[in-house]
Amino acid sequence: MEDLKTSAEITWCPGCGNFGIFTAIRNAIPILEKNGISREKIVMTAGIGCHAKIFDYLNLSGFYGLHGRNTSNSEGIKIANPDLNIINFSGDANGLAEGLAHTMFAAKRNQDMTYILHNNSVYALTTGQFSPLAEKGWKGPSTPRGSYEEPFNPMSLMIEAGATFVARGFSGDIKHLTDIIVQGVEHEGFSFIEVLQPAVPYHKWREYRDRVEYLEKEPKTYFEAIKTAKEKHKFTLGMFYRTQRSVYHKELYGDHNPITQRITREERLKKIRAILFLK
Ligand SMILES: Cc1ncc(C[n+]2csc(CCOP(=O)(O)OP(=O)(O)O)c2C)c(N)n1
Ligand code: SF4
Ligand SMILES: [Mg+2]
Repeated sequence: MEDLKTSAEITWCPGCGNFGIFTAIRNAIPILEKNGISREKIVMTAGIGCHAKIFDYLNLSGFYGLHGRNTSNSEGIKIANPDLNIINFSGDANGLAEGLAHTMFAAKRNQDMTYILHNNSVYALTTGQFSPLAEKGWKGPSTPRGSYEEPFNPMSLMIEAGATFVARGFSGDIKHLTDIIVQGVEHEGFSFIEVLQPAVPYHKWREYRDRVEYLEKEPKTYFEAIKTAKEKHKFTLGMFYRTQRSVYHKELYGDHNPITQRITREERLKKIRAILFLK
Protein backbone atom coordinates (compact mmCIF):
# COMPACT_ATOMS: atom_id res chain seq x y z
CA MET A 1 0.00 0.00 0.00
CA GLU A 2 2.82 2.43 0.87
CA ASP A 3 4.16 2.40 -2.69
CA LEU A 4 0.99 4.08 -3.92
CA LYS A 5 2.17 7.23 -2.17
CA THR A 6 4.40 9.79 -3.84
CA SER A 7 7.03 11.89 -2.09
CA ALA A 8 4.91 15.06 -2.36
CA GLU A 9 4.30 16.81 0.95
CA ILE A 10 0.67 16.42 2.02
CA THR A 11 -0.85 19.85 2.64
CA TRP A 12 -4.45 18.90 3.51
CA CYS A 13 -5.54 20.32 6.89
CA PRO A 14 -5.16 17.89 9.81
CA GLY A 15 -8.48 16.04 10.08
CA CYS A 16 -9.48 16.67 6.45
CA GLY A 17 -11.93 14.12 5.04
CA ASN A 18 -9.73 13.72 1.98
CA PHE A 19 -7.40 11.51 4.03
CA GLY A 20 -10.13 8.86 4.26
CA ILE A 21 -10.66 8.89 0.49
CA PHE A 22 -6.90 8.66 -0.04
CA THR A 23 -6.70 5.61 2.26
CA ALA A 24 -9.74 3.94 0.68
CA ILE A 25 -8.36 4.28 -2.84
CA ARG A 26 -4.99 2.90 -1.69
CA ASN A 27 -6.82 -0.03 -0.10
CA ALA A 28 -8.90 -0.59 -3.22
CA ILE A 29 -6.10 -0.77 -5.78
CA PRO A 30 -4.40 -3.91 -4.40
CA ILE A 31 -7.84 -5.59 -4.26
CA LEU A 32 -8.47 -4.60 -7.88
CA GLU A 33 -5.04 -5.96 -8.79
CA LYS A 34 -5.88 -9.30 -7.16
CA ASN A 35 -9.11 -9.29 -9.17
CA GLY A 36 -7.20 -8.78 -12.43
CA ILE A 37 -6.97 -5.01 -12.98
CA SER A 38 -3.29 -4.04 -12.95
CA ARG A 39 -2.35 -0.59 -11.70
CA GLU A 40 -0.60 0.16 -15.01
CA LYS A 41 -4.07 0.05 -16.56
CA ILE A 42 -5.55 2.51 -14.07
CA VAL A 43 -5.47 6.19 -15.05
CA MET A 44 -6.72 9.00 -12.83
CA THR A 45 -7.85 12.51 -13.59
CA ALA A 46 -8.50 15.30 -11.11
CA GLY A 47 -9.98 18.77 -11.26
CA ILE A 48 -9.09 21.91 -9.35
CA GLY A 49 -9.48 22.19 -5.59
CA CYS A 50 -8.36 20.51 -2.36
CA HIS A 51 -9.72 17.17 -3.64
CA ALA A 52 -7.39 17.40 -6.65
CA LYS A 53 -4.27 17.28 -4.50
CA ILE A 54 -4.90 13.53 -4.38
CA PHE A 55 -3.40 13.57 -7.87
CA ASP A 56 -0.05 14.67 -6.42
CA TYR A 57 -0.12 12.15 -3.56
CA LEU A 58 -1.25 9.02 -5.40
CA ASN A 59 1.33 7.19 -7.46
CA LEU A 60 -0.76 6.53 -10.58
CA SER A 61 -0.56 7.88 -14.11
CA GLY A 62 -3.03 10.59 -14.93
CA PHE A 63 -4.11 13.95 -16.20
CA TYR A 64 -4.91 17.13 -14.30
CA GLY A 65 -7.89 18.97 -15.80
CA LEU A 66 -9.43 22.25 -14.73
CA HIS A 67 -12.90 23.27 -13.62
CA GLY A 68 -14.61 19.93 -14.09
CA ARG A 69 -13.24 19.46 -17.58
CA ASN A 70 -11.15 16.61 -16.25
CA THR A 71 -14.31 14.57 -16.88
CA SER A 72 -14.11 15.24 -20.60
CA ASN A 73 -10.40 14.39 -20.38
CA SER A 74 -11.47 11.09 -18.77
CA GLU A 75 -13.93 10.47 -21.60
CA GLY A 76 -11.23 11.14 -24.19
CA ILE A 77 -8.70 8.84 -22.51
CA LYS A 78 -11.24 5.99 -22.37
CA ILE A 79 -12.28 6.44 -26.01
CA ALA A 80 -8.65 6.59 -27.14
CA ASN A 81 -7.67 3.46 -25.22
CA PRO A 82 -10.61 1.41 -23.90
CA ASP A 83 -8.19 -1.00 -22.17
CA LEU A 84 -7.63 1.65 -19.49
CA ASN A 85 -9.70 1.99 -16.30
CA ILE A 86 -10.41 5.60 -15.48
CA ILE A 87 -10.79 7.01 -11.96
CA ASN A 88 -12.08 10.57 -12.14
CA PHE A 89 -11.65 12.60 -8.92
CA SER A 90 -13.78 15.71 -8.60
CA GLY A 91 -14.80 18.23 -5.95
CA ASP A 92 -18.47 19.12 -5.59
CA ALA A 93 -17.87 22.55 -7.15
CA ASN A 94 -15.49 21.26 -9.80
CA GLY A 95 -17.95 18.58 -10.85
CA LEU A 96 -21.42 19.95 -10.13
CA ALA A 97 -20.88 23.68 -10.72
CA GLU A 98 -18.01 24.47 -13.10
CA GLY A 99 -18.06 21.10 -14.85
CA LEU A 100 -21.73 20.16 -14.44
CA ALA A 101 -22.36 19.65 -18.16
CA HIS A 102 -19.34 17.35 -18.48
CA THR A 103 -20.51 15.27 -15.53
CA MET A 104 -24.07 15.02 -16.86
CA PHE A 105 -22.99 14.04 -20.37
CA ALA A 106 -20.49 11.44 -19.20
CA ALA A 107 -23.36 9.87 -17.23
CA LYS A 108 -25.78 10.21 -20.15
CA ARG A 109 -23.32 8.39 -22.42
CA ASN A 110 -22.64 5.76 -19.78
CA GLN A 111 -18.93 6.35 -20.25
CA ASP A 112 -17.05 3.51 -18.64
CA MET A 113 -15.33 5.29 -15.75
CA THR A 114 -15.47 5.68 -11.98
CA TYR A 115 -16.33 9.17 -10.85
CA ILE A 116 -15.44 9.94 -7.22
CA LEU A 117 -17.12 13.12 -6.00
CA HIS A 118 -15.43 14.56 -2.89
CA ASN A 119 -18.44 16.25 -1.36
CA ASN A 120 -17.49 18.79 1.29
CA SER A 121 -20.39 21.06 0.22
CA VAL A 122 -18.07 24.00 -0.27
CA TYR A 123 -15.40 25.46 -2.57
CA ALA A 124 -12.78 24.56 0.02
CA LEU A 125 -9.52 25.59 -1.65
CA THR A 126 -10.91 29.03 -2.50
CA THR A 127 -11.84 29.47 1.16
CA GLY A 128 -15.46 28.68 1.55
CA GLN A 129 -17.89 29.88 -1.11
CA PHE A 130 -21.17 27.95 -0.97
CA SER A 131 -21.30 25.18 -3.58
CA PRO A 132 -24.20 23.48 -5.40
CA LEU A 133 -24.22 20.96 -2.55
CA ALA A 134 -24.24 23.49 0.31
CA GLU A 135 -27.35 23.17 2.46
CA LYS A 136 -29.97 25.90 2.28
CA GLY A 137 -29.26 28.33 5.10
CA TRP A 138 -25.57 27.39 5.35
CA LYS A 139 -23.54 30.44 6.38
CA GLY A 140 -20.10 30.99 4.87
CA PRO A 141 -17.90 33.84 3.65
CA SER A 142 -19.93 34.28 0.43
CA THR A 143 -23.29 33.62 2.10
CA PRO A 144 -23.18 35.51 5.42
CA ARG A 145 -26.99 35.44 5.68
CA GLY A 146 -27.15 31.80 4.71
CA SER A 147 -27.45 30.21 1.26
CA TYR A 148 -30.82 30.91 -0.37
CA GLU A 149 -30.61 27.87 -2.67
CA GLU A 150 -31.69 24.27 -2.30
CA PRO A 151 -28.74 21.94 -3.00
CA PHE A 152 -28.72 19.35 -5.79
CA ASN A 153 -29.50 15.79 -4.85
CA PRO A 154 -26.48 14.06 -6.46
CA MET A 155 -28.02 10.58 -6.21
CA SER A 156 -31.28 11.32 -8.06
CA LEU A 157 -29.49 13.71 -10.45
CA MET A 158 -27.06 11.04 -11.57
CA ILE A 159 -29.67 8.27 -11.79
CA GLU A 160 -31.77 10.51 -14.04
CA ALA A 161 -28.75 11.58 -16.11
CA GLY A 162 -28.02 7.95 -16.98
CA ALA A 163 -25.37 6.72 -14.54
CA THR A 164 -25.51 2.94 -14.16
CA PHE A 165 -23.86 2.70 -10.72
CA VAL A 166 -24.78 5.33 -8.14
CA ALA A 167 -23.59 5.10 -4.54
CA ARG A 168 -22.72 7.21 -1.52
CA GLY A 169 -19.86 6.60 0.90
CA PHE A 170 -18.30 8.49 3.80
CA SER A 171 -14.64 9.24 4.38
CA GLY A 172 -15.23 8.24 8.02
CA ASP A 173 -16.12 4.65 7.01
CA ILE A 174 -13.09 3.55 5.04
CA LYS A 175 -14.05 -0.13 4.88
CA HIS A 176 -17.45 0.65 3.33
CA LEU A 177 -15.89 3.22 0.98
CA THR A 178 -13.13 0.83 -0.15
CA ASP A 179 -15.76 -1.77 -0.98
CA ILE A 180 -17.83 0.72 -3.01
CA ILE A 181 -14.74 1.90 -4.92
CA VAL A 182 -13.77 -1.67 -5.82
CA GLN A 183 -17.30 -2.40 -7.04
CA GLY A 184 -17.47 0.91 -8.91
CA VAL A 185 -14.23 0.31 -10.81
CA GLU A 186 -15.27 -3.25 -11.66
CA HIS A 187 -18.67 -2.08 -12.92
CA GLU A 188 -18.79 -1.59 -16.69
CA GLY A 189 -20.32 1.84 -17.21
CA PHE A 190 -20.52 5.20 -15.48
CA SER A 191 -19.99 4.62 -11.76
CA PHE A 192 -20.78 7.66 -9.66
CA ILE A 193 -19.59 7.56 -6.05
CA GLU A 194 -20.37 10.54 -3.87
CA VAL A 195 -18.18 10.65 -0.78
CA LEU A 196 -19.17 12.76 2.21
CA GLN A 197 -15.92 14.45 3.10
CA PRO A 198 -15.78 17.00 5.93
CA ALA A 199 -13.72 20.13 5.24
CA VAL A 200 -12.87 20.94 8.84
CA PRO A 201 -12.74 24.75 8.65
CA TYR A 202 -16.39 24.71 7.55
CA HIS A 203 -17.98 21.57 9.00
CA LYS A 204 -17.48 19.40 12.06
CA TRP A 205 -17.04 15.63 11.86
CA ARG A 206 -19.80 15.43 14.48
CA GLU A 207 -22.33 16.83 11.98
CA TYR A 208 -21.66 13.75 9.86
CA ARG A 209 -21.06 11.08 12.50
CA ASP A 210 -24.34 11.94 14.24
CA ARG A 211 -26.38 11.69 11.04
CA VAL A 212 -24.95 8.96 8.80
CA GLU A 213 -27.17 5.95 8.23
CA TYR A 214 -27.02 3.03 5.80
CA LEU A 215 -29.55 1.92 3.20
CA GLU A 216 -31.16 -1.29 4.39
CA LYS A 217 -31.45 -2.75 0.89
CA GLU A 218 -30.35 -1.88 -2.60
CA PRO A 219 -33.25 -0.57 -4.72
CA LYS A 220 -34.11 -3.03 -7.50
CA THR A 221 -35.65 -0.83 -10.17
CA TYR A 222 -35.05 2.61 -11.66
CA PHE A 223 -38.20 4.06 -10.05
CA GLU A 224 -37.45 2.49 -6.69
CA ALA A 225 -33.97 3.98 -6.90
CA ILE A 226 -35.27 7.48 -7.71
CA LYS A 227 -37.85 7.23 -4.91
CA THR A 228 -35.19 6.09 -2.43
CA ALA A 229 -32.80 8.86 -3.51
CA LYS A 230 -35.54 11.46 -3.04
CA GLU A 231 -36.83 10.13 0.27
CA LYS A 232 -33.51 9.53 2.03
CA HIS A 233 -31.39 12.36 3.35
CA LYS A 234 -27.92 13.44 2.28
CA PHE A 235 -26.24 11.35 5.00
CA THR A 236 -27.69 8.04 3.79
CA LEU A 237 -24.90 5.76 2.58
CA GLY A 238 -24.98 2.75 0.30
CA MET A 239 -25.83 1.55 -3.21
CA PHE A 240 -28.71 3.57 -4.63
CA TYR A 241 -28.78 2.18 -8.15
CA ARG A 242 -27.03 -0.41 -10.27
CA THR A 243 -27.94 -1.55 -13.75
CA GLN A 244 -26.39 -2.70 -17.02
CA ARG A 245 -26.48 -0.62 -20.21
CA SER A 246 -24.18 -0.48 -23.22
CA VAL A 247 -21.16 1.76 -22.75
CA TYR A 248 -20.19 4.60 -25.06
CA HIS A 249 -16.92 3.31 -26.51
CA LYS A 250 -18.49 -0.04 -27.44
CA GLU A 251 -21.43 1.72 -29.11
CA LEU A 252 -18.85 3.79 -30.97
CA TYR A 253 -16.64 1.00 -32.30
CA GLY A 254 -17.35 -2.33 -30.65
CA ASP A 255 -14.21 -4.03 -29.41
CA HIS A 256 -11.86 -1.90 -31.50
CA ASN A 257 -8.96 -0.24 -29.68
CA PRO A 258 -7.53 2.67 -31.69
CA ILE A 259 -4.20 2.48 -29.83
CA THR A 260 -3.43 -1.23 -29.90
CA GLN A 261 -5.05 -1.74 -33.32
CA ARG A 262 -3.63 1.41 -34.84
CA ILE A 263 -3.67 1.46 -38.66
CA THR A 264 -1.12 3.10 -40.94
CA ARG A 265 -1.63 6.53 -42.45
CA GLU A 266 -2.05 4.96 -45.89
CA GLU A 267 -4.78 2.61 -44.65
CA ARG A 268 -6.52 5.50 -42.94
CA LEU A 269 -6.47 7.65 -46.07
CA LYS A 270 -7.83 4.73 -48.09
CA LYS A 271 -10.76 4.39 -45.69
CA ILE A 272 -11.45 8.14 -45.76
CA ARG A 273 -11.38 8.13 -49.58
CA ALA A 274 -13.82 5.20 -49.62
CA ILE A 275 -16.20 7.05 -47.25
CA LEU A 276 -15.98 10.16 -49.45
CA PHE A 277 -16.43 8.07 -52.66
CA LEU A 278 -13.04 9.30 -53.90
CA LYS A 279 -10.78 7.07 -55.95
C1 LIG B 1 -6.75 27.73 -12.81
C2 LIG B 1 -7.58 27.99 -11.62
N1 LIG B 1 -8.84 28.41 -11.79
C3 LIG B 1 -9.63 28.63 -10.72
C4 LIG B 1 -9.15 28.46 -9.46
C5 LIG B 1 -10.05 28.72 -8.32
N2 LIG B 1 -10.49 27.49 -7.71
C6 LIG B 1 -9.68 26.78 -6.94
S1 LIG B 1 -10.42 25.45 -6.29
C7 LIG B 1 -11.86 25.79 -7.07
C8 LIG B 1 -13.05 24.89 -6.86
C9 LIG B 1 -12.96 24.15 -5.56
O1 LIG B 1 -14.14 23.55 -5.18
P1 LIG B 1 -14.35 21.98 -5.22
O2 LIG B 1 -14.33 21.50 -6.61
O3 LIG B 1 -15.54 21.69 -4.41
O4 LIG B 1 -13.03 21.43 -4.57
P2 LIG B 1 -12.57 21.43 -3.03
O5 LIG B 1 -11.52 22.51 -2.91
O6 LIG B 1 -13.75 21.70 -2.19
O7 LIG B 1 -12.01 20.06 -2.84
C10 LIG B 1 -11.72 26.93 -7.82
C11 LIG B 1 -12.78 27.56 -8.62
C12 LIG B 1 -7.81 28.04 -9.32
N3 LIG B 1 -7.26 27.84 -8.14
N4 LIG B 1 -7.06 27.83 -10.42
S1 SF4 C 1 -9.90 23.24 3.44
FE1 SF4 C 1 -11.19 21.43 3.78
S2 SF4 C 1 -10.94 20.13 1.98
FE2 SF4 C 1 -9.27 21.65 1.99
S3 SF4 C 1 -7.57 20.59 3.00
FE3 SF4 C 1 -8.65 21.77 4.58
S4 SF4 C 1 -10.13 20.32 5.44
FE4 SF4 C 1 -9.45 19.48 3.49
MG1 LIG D 1 -15.76 21.11 -2.46
